[in-house]
Amino acid sequence: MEKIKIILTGESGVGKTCIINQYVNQRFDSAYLTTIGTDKYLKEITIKAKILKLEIWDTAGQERFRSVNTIFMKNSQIAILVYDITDKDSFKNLNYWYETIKDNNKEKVLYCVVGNKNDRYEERNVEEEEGKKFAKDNNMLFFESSAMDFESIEKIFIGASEKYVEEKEKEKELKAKNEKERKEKEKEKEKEKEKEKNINLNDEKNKKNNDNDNKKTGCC
Ligand SMILES: Nc1nc2c(ncn2[C@@H]2O[C@H](COP(=O)(O)OP(=O)(O)O)[C@@H](O)[C@H]2O)c(=O)[nH]1
Ligand SMILES: [Mg+2]
Repeated sequence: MEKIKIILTGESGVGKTCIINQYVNQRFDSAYLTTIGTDKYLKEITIKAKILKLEIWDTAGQERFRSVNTIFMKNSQIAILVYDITDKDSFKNLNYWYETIKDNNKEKVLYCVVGNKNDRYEERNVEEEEGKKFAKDNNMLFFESSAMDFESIEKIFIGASEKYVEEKEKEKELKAKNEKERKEKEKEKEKEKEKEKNINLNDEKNKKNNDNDNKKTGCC
């Protein structure tokens, strides 16, 4: 079973913990969460007939002081950058979180931007188009959600996992194609070498025959 590490980052209060709680426990209750006191959650899903084990990491509140232990970000396959659609600053600060994740991951990471709390659309301060543009400019997926609405949250995790599997399959196909081409080229080279060898051998033979002929004519 393949394990996928997913991290949620973004400013304090944007709803990261509630998003995870809704996805894993199907409930919206931030008070209940503080009693859990853990920051790694597990959930299994099936994508394209493949069972994936999602390991979802939360920042457990340190983000308030910009003192997040960056070790928790390492070796992530998917990063979810969350902002609150009623809080412009939380959107502006996405770049900070993006850079921090980039700095802590050597391998490629799949990024998702999530504008959360869209049930509070009357207090909206970030237009959906702005979020979409940020995501597009940085080659990221985009979602709007409400941690109160399971469906909108499930879409994020399924959408991100599907994209991850798709990209991995593409990478595999490309690798296989490159390997095939490399082998074919090698074979071609081998053939060329063989041909050259045969030509040289024939040259050598012809030369010997000529020498013999010359000797013969010389002696008689
Ligand atoms: N209306 C609304 N409130 C939310 C939503 N998500 C989180 N909250 C509230 O926002 C506050 C911060 O949520 P929390 O998950 O602790 O944010 P975190 O600091 O990013 O983990 C809590 O009071 C939540 O009840 C949402 O989608 N809609
Ligand atoms: Mg939290």
